[in-house]
Amino acid sequence: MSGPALLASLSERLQTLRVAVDEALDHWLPTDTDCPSTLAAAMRYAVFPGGKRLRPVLVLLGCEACGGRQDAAMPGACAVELVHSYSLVHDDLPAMDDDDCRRGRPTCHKTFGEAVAILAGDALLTLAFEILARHCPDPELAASSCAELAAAAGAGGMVGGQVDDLSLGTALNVKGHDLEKLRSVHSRKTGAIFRACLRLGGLAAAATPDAMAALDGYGRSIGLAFQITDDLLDVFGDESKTGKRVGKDSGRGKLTYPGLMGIDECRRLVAELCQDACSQLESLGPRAEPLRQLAGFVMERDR
Ligand code: GRG
Repeated sequence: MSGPALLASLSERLQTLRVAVDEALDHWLPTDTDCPSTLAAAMRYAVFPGGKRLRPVLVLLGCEACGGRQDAAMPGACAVELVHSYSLVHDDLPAMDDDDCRRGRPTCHKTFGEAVAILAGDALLTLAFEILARHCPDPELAASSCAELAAAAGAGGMVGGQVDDLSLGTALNVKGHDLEKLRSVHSRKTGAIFRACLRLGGLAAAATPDAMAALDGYGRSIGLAFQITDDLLDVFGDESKTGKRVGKDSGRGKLTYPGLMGIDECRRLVAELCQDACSQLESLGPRAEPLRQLAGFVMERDR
């Protein structure tokens, strides 16, 4: 298949997976008969219409790459998207990044007020684990998936990375350690969840330890490539596509990859990481082809 034909078939596939994820999320999110109507509305506002749904797609394709069934991976896919949605709601709050715009419209706290946005985030996080506990096909998978996601989202992962990120400004003074520091912050803040996506997919497929290691290596490289691309989009992105303010991080003097390494080196590193991600999948054979194609999507994304 040629390059454009490959991209067209990948984007069709991604669209089918996104629709399946959205249907499951819609089914599992509360309505106003289950909880206060403002809370249900704020939770749904944070989740729909949604962004790229990259993380749940990684869970589903990770499972497929190891020969697993999509329905076994769907609780993990939805749980990860709910954790991601909560993190965006809380990240946008005045006490954190103080953003007014997300996914092309007012942030959750701008629409529902700060208190409801905080509580909606709390409820999304809690719902993620309820879905894993109730809907994984067996109790062993439920327990291992809960542990995997909690470790990635918690103090040693995303929340810890966010705390480190809040103090990154001062790291500008630590000469010579900036790149190392930045890598360490992002491996927690965004990287841990990317790795967990692949690992949740592997768990749902009862992957062998070797297959799990392959998925983990892919997740590590793709997560970093994603973050560097995010920093590049903060410089060159088109707001009508990214749905958020461009120049936000660089304007605030935040430590970023383009700021530290320059644009060309960032692009070179993203390409190298995506290549590395694909080479990690060799042992998984043709079933991992969609994941290989997705690496190209991460590298060239404009949103
Ligand atoms: C508040 C506990 C807590 C954590 C926040 C992930 C995070 C930590 C903050 C998000 C801020 C941010 C812009 C991070 C950079 C990478 C990232 C997560 C971008 C947003 O993810 P996309 O592009 O979003 O996948 P969509 O909208 O497509 O789902």
